[in-house]
Amino acid sequence: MPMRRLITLTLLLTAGPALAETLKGKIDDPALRRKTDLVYVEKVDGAQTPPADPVIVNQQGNTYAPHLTAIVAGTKIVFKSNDPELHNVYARGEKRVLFNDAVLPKMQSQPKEFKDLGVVHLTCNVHKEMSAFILVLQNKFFAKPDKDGTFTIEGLPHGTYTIRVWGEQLTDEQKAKTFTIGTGGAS
Ligand SMILES: [Cu+2]
Repeated sequence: MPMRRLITLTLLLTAGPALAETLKGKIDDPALRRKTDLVYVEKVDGAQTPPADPVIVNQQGNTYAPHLTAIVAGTKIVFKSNDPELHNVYARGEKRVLFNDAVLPKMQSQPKEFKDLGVVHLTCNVHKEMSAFILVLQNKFFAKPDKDGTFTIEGLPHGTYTIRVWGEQLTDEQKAKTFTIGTGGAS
């Protein structure tokens, strides 16, 4: 009997000025689907350029918005606040504290650059309930799956890729799982 698949992956050639492929996928496993917040390509060849403009993470009603922000390494983030109270953005990487900065009411932080790959957990020293995540990735080929577990990643150069999933509630074992897709199909 074939092993039950966790994820189905399909690579489709895209017509266009540059030769690129579209990755379509579906998380088949219900437990994995429920807890996966992001699907991403682990690595693509060549230098990856972060966007010129900073990405905004807002604080509104004592909540970070969005709750999860995925970025390419080297991207800058500006932390804004729409709230009348002081917030204190406490950013902890996997190995060290990155910064711990107050954001005054209705103000915004200086742009913060995120260079190291990995997960950054955001909390606030003033409001213990505040929690959010930044996922610093090697490339821009990531997607948030729909409720039914489907996702699309467009514009991939030709190649063979390792796909991974991330979710706040996934176990370390689930986050370490890799799925391969290439011209030969999924494995
Ligand atoms: Cu706060």
